[in-house]
Amino acid sequence: MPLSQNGSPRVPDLSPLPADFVWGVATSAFQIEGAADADGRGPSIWDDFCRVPDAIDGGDDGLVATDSYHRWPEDLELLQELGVDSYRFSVAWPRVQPDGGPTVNAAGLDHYDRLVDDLLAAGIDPLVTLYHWDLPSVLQHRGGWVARETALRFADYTDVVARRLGDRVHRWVTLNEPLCTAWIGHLEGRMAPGVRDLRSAVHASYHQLLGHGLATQALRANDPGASVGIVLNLSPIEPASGSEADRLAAERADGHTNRWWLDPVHGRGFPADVVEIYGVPLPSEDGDDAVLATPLDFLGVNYYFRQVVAADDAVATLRFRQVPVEGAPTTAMGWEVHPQGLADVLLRVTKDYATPQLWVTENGAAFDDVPDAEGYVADAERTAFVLDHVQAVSDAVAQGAPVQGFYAWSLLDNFEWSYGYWPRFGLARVDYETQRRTVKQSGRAYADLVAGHRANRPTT
Ligand code: IFM
Repeated sequence: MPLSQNGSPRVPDLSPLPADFVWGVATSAFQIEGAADADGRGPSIWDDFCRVPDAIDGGDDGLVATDSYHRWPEDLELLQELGVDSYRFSVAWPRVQPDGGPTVNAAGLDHYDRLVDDLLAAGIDPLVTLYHWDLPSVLQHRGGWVARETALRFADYTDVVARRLGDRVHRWVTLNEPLCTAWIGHLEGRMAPGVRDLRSAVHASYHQLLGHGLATQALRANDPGASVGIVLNLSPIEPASGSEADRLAAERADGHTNRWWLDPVHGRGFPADVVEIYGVPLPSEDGDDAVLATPLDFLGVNYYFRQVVAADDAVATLRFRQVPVEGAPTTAMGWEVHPQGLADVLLRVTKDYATPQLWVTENGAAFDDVPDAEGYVADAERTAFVLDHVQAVSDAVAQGAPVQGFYAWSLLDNFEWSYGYWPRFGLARVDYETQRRTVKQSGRAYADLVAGHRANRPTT
């Protein structure tokens, strides 16, 4: 862990950041809400996936999670304790449209209406994600993201939410990390819906981005001043050696992980070299290109680790594999800790895509927390992780990246998808027996950082 000379984690130099830089924390509905049957919520593909034997570590599920649907007032207190400017949360589609549409469940929408009102009353700006992986099961039964219909239903659902919240919410994320839905959910089968098929994965990526374009148009039709973006999880890719084979492998990995998503949402269409690698015809229809090219107001960047890759002809289609970096620090999930990668990714997007605004919409780490008798966690590793990544953002801004804000993942420990509850990403600990929340050392350090930056804001 990088330490200053007095043994405390290095304090980032925030001077390059603009005075109105936004500090936030992020969560998603399925990971925190629980209340699986409350107020007319319908089942989602993640409820179904949790029932697949061995799909989730420890047989965990999202039925209760951190019970945030009921404990929202406690979560709001946490947000206030951290002193953040903004809260990124997601709306659960199966609460709003349990049947996938067109029926609207008023009670489901009411929940988010209250949440937005409470946030604004507390001076916290909402950043609302419309889709963070909890597709209504009924839509999966009709083909899910592999079917074009889901893109159309997503736009309808977006319109419903925008009509209800759009008078108060002005910043929206359409999709969170479509890569995970496509590649992990439809190619590797390690996430819902648990499919392992390249054609399905390519079609799921196409229809997600089509849905993103249609949803963006629906949001702007409701509020021409709305700021709309998509969140991509990006990684800088480096070849494992100086060999030509590894260099080409890194290019393929960059195509698969980064360009496949970045190119279309910046109006360039799907990259031809990557389409050729997959060998799957895209399910395009007339008029789609214009929808896919709907301009972004901002790009949300989620960053967790870089990828170092080597050529490997034994790996079907992509012919590369990720290799561990010897001696590099890792999180409890084995992800390399590499703050410089965040600066690299932000600068690369700035240089290659000239996106008008960038937001770091997630960044965080799971470490093996040890609480004291009071539930407090002195999480020095996570504290250093957060501070070092904020420093990387500040460095990128100093070099010209138009980053407007940073959201730590996550407000509190929560359900980490197929890993269940063992990885803990929170700035606040959750005791899952009692649901008691306790801000960790990292949360205190983040609160200090936010307060320090705010103290230096010029008063207007
Ligand atoms: O928990 C997830 C989140 O849902 C999406 N981005 C990555 C996080 C950590 O894996």
